[in-house]
Amino acid sequence: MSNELSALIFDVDGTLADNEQQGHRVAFNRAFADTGLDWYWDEPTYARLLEVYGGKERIRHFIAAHRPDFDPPADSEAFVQELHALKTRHYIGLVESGVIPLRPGVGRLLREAREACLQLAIASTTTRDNVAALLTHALGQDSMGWFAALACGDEAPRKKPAPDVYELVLARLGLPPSRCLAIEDSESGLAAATAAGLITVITVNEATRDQDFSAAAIVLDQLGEPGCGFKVLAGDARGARLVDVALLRRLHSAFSAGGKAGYHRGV
Ligand code: XBP
Ligand code: MG
Repeated sequence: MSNELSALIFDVDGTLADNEQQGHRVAFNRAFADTGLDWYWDEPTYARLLEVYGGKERIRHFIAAHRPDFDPPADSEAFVQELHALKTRHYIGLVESGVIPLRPGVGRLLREAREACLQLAIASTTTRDNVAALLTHALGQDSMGWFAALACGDEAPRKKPAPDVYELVLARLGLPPSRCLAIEDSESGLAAATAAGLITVITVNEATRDQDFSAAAIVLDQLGEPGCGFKVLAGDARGARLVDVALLRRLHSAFSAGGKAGYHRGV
């Protein structure tokens, strides 16, 4: 069948791991302190800053909006690049110290998908080294090899909500969007995936729970583990309690055939 599901494309931050507040935010603050800056992003401040996608973009936005008189010690772009590189080192250190686990069901679904011969891919705003650290720490040294294609950070011209990172990963997979399904956690991520033509499953987290997910195939609180299933926040899981390959194939085939209306009619 030409539109058969062939690949799962995963977002990383917020989807594979709930890592923004206790991972990225902490790493930014450590980089600020190391650089002698008196900046500190508390949790509410960081929750607002998350509207800006990308770490370097977030730093540039913070300077423009909150520190307009800041005079960087060198060329301002070099300053942002160096500060962000320091932040990446701190983030990787946090991952390696074990404080950033994968979300429930992520390892299970990745393993099941591999057994079912679905290709795996990553479409993330974050830096590739961060993705490698998260995956290898949680799933083992060989786990980057589980992914047929990755598109990360600055590899795509525009960050989410632009579709670029999804278009890039589709090109690297060599597949049309109709053969793939995206798993995301945020409205911007959903906008990026759907603009690239992908049917998308959402697993929300505390930061994204109230966002608009009306374009998603289904909205869940997590992927779920045996004995601790997901809650359906919008859409129809037809009695399933876990996101597994069977449910993803069913959603993909129904939404390919007739969109939401088709799924609800039982296509
Ligand atoms: C989320 C992001 C990232 C991280 C920080 O990415 O916006 O910018 O907050 O990572 P996604 P960097 O959900 O697409 O994985 O500092 O490496 O940019
Ligand atoms: Mg995300």
